[in-house]
Amino acid sequence: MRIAHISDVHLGYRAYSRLTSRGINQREQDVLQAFRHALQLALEQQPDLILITGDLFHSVRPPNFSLVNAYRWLSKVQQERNGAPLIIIAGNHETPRSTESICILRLLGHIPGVQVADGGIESLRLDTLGVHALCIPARGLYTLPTTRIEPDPKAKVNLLLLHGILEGLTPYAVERPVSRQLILNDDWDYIALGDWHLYTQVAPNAIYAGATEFTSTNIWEEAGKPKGFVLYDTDTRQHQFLKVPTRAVYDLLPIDARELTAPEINEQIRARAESLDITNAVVRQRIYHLMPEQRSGLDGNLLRELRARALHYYLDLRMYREARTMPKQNALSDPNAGNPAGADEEGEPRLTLIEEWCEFARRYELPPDVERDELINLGVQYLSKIE
Ligand SMILES: [Mn+2]
Repeated sequence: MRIAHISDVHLGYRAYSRLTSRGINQREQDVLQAFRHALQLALEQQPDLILITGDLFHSVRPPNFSLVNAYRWLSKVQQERNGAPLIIIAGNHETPRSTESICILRLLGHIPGVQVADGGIESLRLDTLGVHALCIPARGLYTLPTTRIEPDPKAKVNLLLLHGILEGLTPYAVERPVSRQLILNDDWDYIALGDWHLYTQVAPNAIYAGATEFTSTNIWEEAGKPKGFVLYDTDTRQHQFLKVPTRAVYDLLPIDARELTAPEINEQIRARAESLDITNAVVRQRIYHLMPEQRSGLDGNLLRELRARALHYYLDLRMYREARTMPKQNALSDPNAGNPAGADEEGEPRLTLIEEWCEFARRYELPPDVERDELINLGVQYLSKIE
């Protein structure tokens, strides 16, 4: 049996200020376009089954433009497939906090052949294919430790669908890491994983399809990595990763401002931006160890030009830090001892606790109803009390 496995489409994601000629946020349009491409490519492969493993929508209440188009495209695909099975499980982004609220995915459940799992852990049967599909949507993670996660020996094909992060997958803290022991098992014909935005095979029969566009909280770490979906054959246990075209995302080589004059820094900014085609791309340029006088010497015209050329040009300035983190006795006994300006062995400035918190909170995947800026500020308030 052949399966097209799509995940983390994040329809309704918006970023930056660029609008399309029809007044739609450009990134919202991009994300929708990626979904359209993924469906089109999947359709060409004529899979027996399509799986979408969560975060089809970026939010609990997605914008109407994305919602209407998602419905339209899925309906069209299902019409062409004569209503062949398609399973969607809910991810954390589209799952309402309150259990009384209905998940928006239920709307798509009215399209012929589409089945939605948006509550707790649930077994679906696809009689035409002899499939037993055990679905673990975001809400199912709460009861996971007390549920038997087992294939059905009577089913011809056993599938496990999960929206969650397996333990050890990322160095960052995860709200509810999923035990590998519970999930990974060779007896499943396929384990379709969602929530992690990078295409990653974790076992011969278990794969994160990754996202179809750059929509995570730290897109810079994903820059240069392909986006797409997985085509899996349960008979041969072989798979193919099919790429989906996306908006270009570039994380340019950082500039070290130490021992550079402002004109030299400007020259490096220009050279790095010209090292590839940043036209309509999403671009980050980091500059480390910048001094205030260098900062005021940055070429405003050059930066305006780059910002106009790219869809989003983000100049990420990391200022040179004063000696505030240097151990006191060092500073008192010999002003020249130790490291200059609080730099450690590698020359990277040490972060204060507040800076560490901000770095961490900027990347941490938050529940959809938590405002990132508010959370960061609250943490800063608490930490400044201690300091
Ligand atoms: Mn996601």
